[in-house]
Amino acid sequence: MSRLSVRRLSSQVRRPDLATALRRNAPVDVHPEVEDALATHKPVVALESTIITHGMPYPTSLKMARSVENIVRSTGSVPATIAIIQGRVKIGLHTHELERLADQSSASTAAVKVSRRDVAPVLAMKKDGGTTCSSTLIFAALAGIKVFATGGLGGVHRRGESTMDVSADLHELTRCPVGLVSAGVKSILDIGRTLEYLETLGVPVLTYGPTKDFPAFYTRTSGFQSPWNVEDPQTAAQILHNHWQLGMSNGALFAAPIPEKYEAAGLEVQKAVEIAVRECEELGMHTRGKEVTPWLLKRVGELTGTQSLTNNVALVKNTALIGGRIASEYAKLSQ
Ligand code: PSU
Ligand code: MN
Repeated sequence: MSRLSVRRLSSQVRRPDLATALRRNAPVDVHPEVEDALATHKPVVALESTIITHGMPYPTSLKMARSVENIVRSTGSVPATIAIIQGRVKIGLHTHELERLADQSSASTAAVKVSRRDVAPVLAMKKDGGTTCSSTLIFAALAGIKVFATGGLGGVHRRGESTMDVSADLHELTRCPVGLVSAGVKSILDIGRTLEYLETLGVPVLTYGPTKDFPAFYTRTSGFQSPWNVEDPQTAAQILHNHWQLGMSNGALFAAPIPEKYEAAGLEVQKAVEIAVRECEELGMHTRGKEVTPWLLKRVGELTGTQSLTNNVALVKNTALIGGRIASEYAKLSQ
């Protein structure tokens, strides 16, 4: 191949980067610690914020967000919680910003749940936003962050074949070169169809653990299998490295089952999930778009008291630990 065509090829796969966005005066602020880590090629792990604004009640949300950042730090990686504050994208949050997002009673207006389609309106209207997996993937990719840890990825909703409620998270994984670590997808969803959809989109899916069993968020198994499993951060990082060496510019999903000691409680929570899903349909809530996931999460919380929340916090911490380790290994490979 001539040098010219090589150059043309590389310009085709080149992604918009942060420097370009900042040159255009895009409303993006990078926390100094994250900026330093990116500049010196230290490992960084992105964290989402819909889980803080819409996924958990305050003050558990704040406590969870802080401990997840500390867990990432314990692995030698730098946490970058991503959110929108007063119409500015924040890559890494200051303490008061995290508090503002978590404690909605202190903010003048409630934070919006922001997926890709909501980004520009929320910026232009100067609102606060909790970023879902989809918009967190966008900003992680923009900053060159390679690993993202969260609780649950969105997916194909039950009866999605008729409601067409398929989370934008899935398509975003085809656009952003980021390894996403989650506890699978929640059993409020149609897990089988979600895996089929990810296959169609060409997203690598791996269970992070000793078997291929694909986890169901509160529980370790869903009855479905990942095509692959991986047990150590070195191999996980190698997979990402090989994937991107070839210019495949999509992301990958690592599904990390909740630690075993939460399994028994998780089975109880699962019963509440089935009740919540049934109620959702009976009330006609299943056609309410972006409200569906927060409604179901809240209802499961009401039905199970603290148990679903305890499990939710435990599984997020677990993904943060794994994400931190993968990011640290990836940084060694990409030096
Ligand atoms: N699953 C959870 N907690 C959450 C979410 C999912 O257990 O907070 C959030 C994530 O931010 C995810 C989003 O990206 O919900 C998906 O929403 P939707 O189904 O509307 O795309
Ligand atoms: Mn949806």
